[in-house]
Amino acid sequence: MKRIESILVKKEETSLNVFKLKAMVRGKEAPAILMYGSPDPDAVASAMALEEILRRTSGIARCTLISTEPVARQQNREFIRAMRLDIGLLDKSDLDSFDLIALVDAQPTFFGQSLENIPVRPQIVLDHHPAAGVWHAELADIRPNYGALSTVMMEYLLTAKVRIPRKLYTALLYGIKTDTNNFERDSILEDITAYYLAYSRANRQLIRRIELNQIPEKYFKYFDYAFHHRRRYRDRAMCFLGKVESTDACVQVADFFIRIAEIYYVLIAGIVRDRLVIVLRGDGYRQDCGAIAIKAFGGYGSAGGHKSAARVEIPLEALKAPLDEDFSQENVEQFMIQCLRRARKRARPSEPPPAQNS
Ligand SMILES: [Mn+2]
Repeated sequence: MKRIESILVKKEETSLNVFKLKAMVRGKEAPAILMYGSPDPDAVASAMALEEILRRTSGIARCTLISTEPVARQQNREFIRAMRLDIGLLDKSDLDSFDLIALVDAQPTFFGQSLENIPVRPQIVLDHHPAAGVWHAELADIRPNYGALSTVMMEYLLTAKVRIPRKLYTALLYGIKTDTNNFERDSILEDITAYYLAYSRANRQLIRRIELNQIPEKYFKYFDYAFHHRRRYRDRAMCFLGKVESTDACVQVADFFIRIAEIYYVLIAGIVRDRLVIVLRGDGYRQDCGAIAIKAFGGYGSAGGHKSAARVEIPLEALKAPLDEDFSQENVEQFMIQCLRRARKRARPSEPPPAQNS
């Protein structure tokens, strides 16, 4: 085990940052750990790890966990409940009452205006997303090559020689598992090493229970609707579900349809509050969902993602004219089909000639 751990503790940067961290929290009483968006397991596990380090290396009794959006996915709700955590919402929190602010799995620029006029700037920023925009923090550690921030936090815990409780091993394991999509997404040796270390010590039965708890029963109506109304075109399935309570409804339906034989790419759309959300899922082999999302819908709203998973969000305001204010299933799906067709046409001239024998 020691030899395996050495893969994670050899880094000079981590030692320096742990040293800095200890100095920064000296005399502090009320730290807040901020997460961006709806808190996912990697962000939550990282926040738990940071809290553990702060508690064990200083007199801090506890940290306040805050996210910008409420928990959306059923599994994440289960996970947070099992970890017995209380996560506050940013717009209901008084940031003036904290004397130390840390960001995990996010960077100051993600938050836009909401962190502009606060007395204490975020002093600690730990993330694994590519560096975005210009910002400054006393302690900034951004490692875009890591599959999960939980892996980085495991390095911090080991370097700081903080004993890791079983609950935290469980959280870190789940954080790595979900952020790397069980190592299907880009990950490095450190991620696999941290996973291996946590594996034998975590409560894996708890993780299994959480993973099985995926689909709220109230979503059955969307599966039923998509089953009867889905539109097939070659290897593509598509359905507009109408008004849905959460993007997660589209995600769950899309995740289901991508598992059907001979469907290699799925678009499930729904109206979530004032936006049309389109969730794309693909095999990531023939189709690049992220590229399709940007090419077809990028002109109307935000679009992006990976090869196998992407998302589009378009304000309904921006669709009133192109849809002629008709948000019926027929009309929305025709709009999506046209966008896809135009994107394909645009893509064609610049496409390289097909390679021989490929
Ligand atoms: Mn992450």
